[in-house]
Amino acid sequence: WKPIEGFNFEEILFEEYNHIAKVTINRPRYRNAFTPRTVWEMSQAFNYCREALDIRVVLLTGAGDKAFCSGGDMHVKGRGGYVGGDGVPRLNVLDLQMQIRRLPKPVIAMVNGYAIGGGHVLHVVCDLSIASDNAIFGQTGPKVGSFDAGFGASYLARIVGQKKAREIWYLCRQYSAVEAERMGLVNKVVPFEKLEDECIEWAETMMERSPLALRMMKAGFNAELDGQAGIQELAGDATMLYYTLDEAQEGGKAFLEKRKPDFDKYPQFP
Ligand code: 2NE
Repeated sequence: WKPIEGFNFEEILFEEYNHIAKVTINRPRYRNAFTPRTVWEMSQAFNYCREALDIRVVLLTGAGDKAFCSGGDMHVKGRGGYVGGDGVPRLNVLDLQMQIRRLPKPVIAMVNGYAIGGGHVLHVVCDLSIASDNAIFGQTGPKVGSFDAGFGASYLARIVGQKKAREIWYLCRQYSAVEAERMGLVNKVVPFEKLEDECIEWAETMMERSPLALRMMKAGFNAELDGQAGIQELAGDATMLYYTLDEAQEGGKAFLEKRKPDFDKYPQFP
């Protein structure tokens, strides 16, 4: 892995290998709990991944062998959100969830230990989750004075079903990697030492597929669940494709040349 230069990150690592970006929450002392700064840094990294044409797949993980992410840092939880260096309470992880969901490239959660609370929701919003055999999954909100009734509820329920999702949130139990796999909450469980290799193999397989086809599939999966916002994403991709056609170019050219556009010469499909 080679560090991606140009950032002054303190709470994450940001690296690249063979067109795969790896975002690592780097607060192992706190089981990789996130602060507003951690989330802000992750957001910068995901924004880079969106813009960088050479990045094809993103891995999200946590440093060390204990935790993927244990959610919001309880030391800085204030009234109204998690409080950063500027003294302002924020729930900026909710924006990060949207960003991961809207990134037109696959994101793999490489779950290397505890995925708890807001950290659990982060793996839920990734396209795929691959877990090591020591991974443990669960929500804690109703036990610690919090909840995520957004993707943390509705998308989780789409994955594991309504009954199981309600169990996860109402009881706040912890589930093993094997149980998570049985629920369809993770795609695969592997020994800890093999986790990164497995994720790279999945990423490299996806990189052999058509990037545009994967982008459209992600938008399609999202559209079914995200209502107007999901349709907007899929529609935006359709517009992008339309702009690559001569038919769309003709409209713009005709306007600039102050003539009537001639759309009849372009092929129509039944
Ligand atoms: C993650 C878990 C289950 C790990 O347990 P264990 O026994 O392996 O470790 P331990 O001893 O609990 O934790 C090690 C150190 O990490 C800190 C602990 O306080 C401890 O520090 P020291 O006692 O050594 O000083 N640590 C762990 N998680 C932390 C956290 N989230 N914030 C700050 N420090 C943390 C166990 O540690 C655990 O249950 N952690 C709490 C999980 C949790 O409740 N997270 C918040 C959920 S709410 C949320 O994330 C959220 C939301 O619901 C809605 C929107 C946005 C966020």
